[in-house]
Amino acid sequence: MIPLELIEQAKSAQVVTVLTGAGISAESGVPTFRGENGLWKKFRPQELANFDAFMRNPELVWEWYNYRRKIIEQISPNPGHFALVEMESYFPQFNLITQNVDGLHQRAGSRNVVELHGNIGRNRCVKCNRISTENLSLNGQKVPTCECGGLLRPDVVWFGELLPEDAIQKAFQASKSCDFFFSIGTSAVVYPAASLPEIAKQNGAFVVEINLEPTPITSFADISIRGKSGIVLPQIVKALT
Ligand code: BV8
Ligand code: ZN
Repeated sequence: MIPLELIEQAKSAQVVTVLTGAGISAESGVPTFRGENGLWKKFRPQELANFDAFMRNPELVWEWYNYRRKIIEQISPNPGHFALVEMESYFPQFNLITQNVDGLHQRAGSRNVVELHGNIGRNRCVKCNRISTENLSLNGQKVPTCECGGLLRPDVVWFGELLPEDAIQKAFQASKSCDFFFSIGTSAVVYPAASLPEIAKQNGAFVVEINLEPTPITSFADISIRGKSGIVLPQIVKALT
């Protein structure tokens, strides 16, 4: 059941900002990072999602990303993604910020998606920085290389790496200026993304969390709903329209 206060606040909201994490893609079949069958369980983050680990063992990192690419190729957006597409046209101003690299928001039809941590559907050359989207599957090669001879890496942000400047600036601005903030399916432990709900709250936004478990946001959220985003979000859209 969606709390009446959430609907009333949303109905008068002018600027809505949404932060999503791996939880919103879980019902599509994309493993989360820190859940029981999470991606990090099989491998440890420090072995995979950082540049030194990649240069030390590019094969292992490519094995992990290709495993994830294969999953993403076979799945589709879920009702949670589609509900956010509907919200985009419902609110006067709607900002969607994601930590996810799976591209599912765009595939669901969301238009201006801010990708804080890049996108697994692109490769980037470690030498000349050229972005490519072809030869994503290794077809036998161990590690893809660029025409310039440099190693190709997934175009995602690893630990210790700066987020894309325009993405993080847009995200800070959208969190500062909104009057309603949704945090959906994120454990809120990875910074600077995890600071966005705090910024929204400090700037007077009504903060709503939708997550299966409590997180550091739960303590200051105005409303925290324990539930699956693929079920809760369509209920919110239904109550609004
Ligand atoms: C940076 C790669 C500047 C892409 C990822 C000490 C203190 C504070 C910060 C730091 C520190 N030491 C270092 C840092 C900075 C570090 C950081 O925050 N570390 C943390 C872990 C302590 N951050 C960085 O390094 C960032 N860069 O700060 O640059 C800098 C430079 C140099 C030195 C210092 C700083 C870069 C961060 C990006 C890292 N890249 N991944 C990829 O391969 O995907 S992180 C990884 O975690 C993903 O990107 C993911 O997006 C992110 C967050 O995870 P979540 O999305 O929240 O997923 P998770 O599984 O954790 O949670 C899912 C939630 O959903 C759960 O709560 C679950 O209950 C819920 N759920 C599940 N199913 C559902 C659901 N909810 C609703 N419905 C469902 N159906
Ligand atoms: Zn190159």
